[in-house]
Amino acid sequence: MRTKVVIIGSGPSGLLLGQILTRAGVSNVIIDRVGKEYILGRVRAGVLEEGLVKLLENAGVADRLHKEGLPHDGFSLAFDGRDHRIDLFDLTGGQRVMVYGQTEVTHDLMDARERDGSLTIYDAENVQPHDFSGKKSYVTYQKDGVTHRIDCDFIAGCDGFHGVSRKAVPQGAIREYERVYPFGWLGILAEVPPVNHELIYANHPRGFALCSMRSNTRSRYYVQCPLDDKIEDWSDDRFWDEIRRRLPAHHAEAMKTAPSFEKSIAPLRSFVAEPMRFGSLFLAGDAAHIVPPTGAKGLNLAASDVHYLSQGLIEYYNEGSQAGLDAYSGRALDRVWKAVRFSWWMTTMMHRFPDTGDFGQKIQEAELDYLVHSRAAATSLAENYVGLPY
Ligand code: FAS
Ligand code: PHB
Repeated sequence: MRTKVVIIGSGPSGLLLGQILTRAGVSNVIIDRVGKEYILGRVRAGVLEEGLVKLLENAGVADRLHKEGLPHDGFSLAFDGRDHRIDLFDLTGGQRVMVYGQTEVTHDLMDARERDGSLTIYDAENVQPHDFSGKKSYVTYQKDGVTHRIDCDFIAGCDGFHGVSRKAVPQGAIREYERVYPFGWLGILAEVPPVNHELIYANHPRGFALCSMRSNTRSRYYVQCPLDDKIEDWSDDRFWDEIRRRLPAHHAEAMKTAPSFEKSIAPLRSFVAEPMRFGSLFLAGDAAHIVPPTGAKGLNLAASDVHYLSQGLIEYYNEGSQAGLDAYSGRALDRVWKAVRFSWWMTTMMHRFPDTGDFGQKIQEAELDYLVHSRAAATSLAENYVGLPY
């Protein structure tokens, strides 16, 4: 088989890239090592920047998003028993975020791809990119015991942090930067109305908590937990008690509880691989970078990577120019590092570290107090949260 672009990974990066390329007439095949249901079963991001919304609109995949998504003009910071609203819309001159689950974005992109008839190969084993430093790149995989080969011009490594693409790059050609955080996030989904109409990020001496949502009837809640905690350590009752202890009293009293129907623990890390291009292999999304979810940037960085990469590929096929492809890594990394900084800063300010102590807690509360009383400080937070320009 031959195609112009092989995309490894059918998560939001791969699917969005495939959708944009298909609509531009650039043939592509997506390969994933798992099946659709498994991918849709993963609960991840919940906040979309306007840049991602626009990409989905231009790709013809935003109808349900606009019907079911929740536009949010602000969020609250809770600390020292009080909460304070950050008015994103006012501080950024009219920008907002959209609350709409990554699972739904993935579903919408999968449905669009099926409608367009573009090929996705699921449950592919031993996917491997080849000869991407030469002129004849190709990808092999096994399925039902048969080894297949797809010849292509370019390979997009959209296969996430644990994928094969970044690992296929010769060690000397790639530089990695990493910070692993000494805690995780325990997240639950429950069919209860959210405790607040907007998100609440809470700093508490017992640890961080986040009140988010998927709709007006479905809540998504998180508490910071020790890295070595297991799901079985956290009954629903323990979770509900703990998150209410970390919120201001009026929210704790108002919080509706119900049995969780999803519960998972995610480790937190900051990670960047440089560069993001190796010959005809391009890394995008989590394959190239990871951020702690505190700043709601993971999915949104995947979107800006895909924007730059798809522009470069379309320019190559339409105008024969390599300029966009040559500029991809630098353009993407400029935006990646600013989001990595913001996510690190939010995480450092909101979480209890082993060495935070009483002095550190007071410093965090002073930084938060400055944030909620200084328009300049709040504007900086707001413009990063809604997403810096592409
Ligand atoms: P993904 O990891 O989503 O997709 C990669 C795809 O590649 C997968 O389908 C995988 O099966 C496939 N793949 C992997 N190896 C392969 C191989 N060898 N061969 C073929 N296919 C292969 N971001 C937020 O903004 N907010 C959050 O709250 C949030 N929570 C998260 C929780 C968890 C547990 C994780 C892991 C991430 C979270 N993120 C969050 C970040 C997340 O949303 C990512 O940014 C987003 O999934 C990135 O999408 P992709 O780059 O497509 O990678
Ligand atoms: C979520 O709804 O899953 C979510 C929202 C905001 C974040 C992280 C996760 O910063």
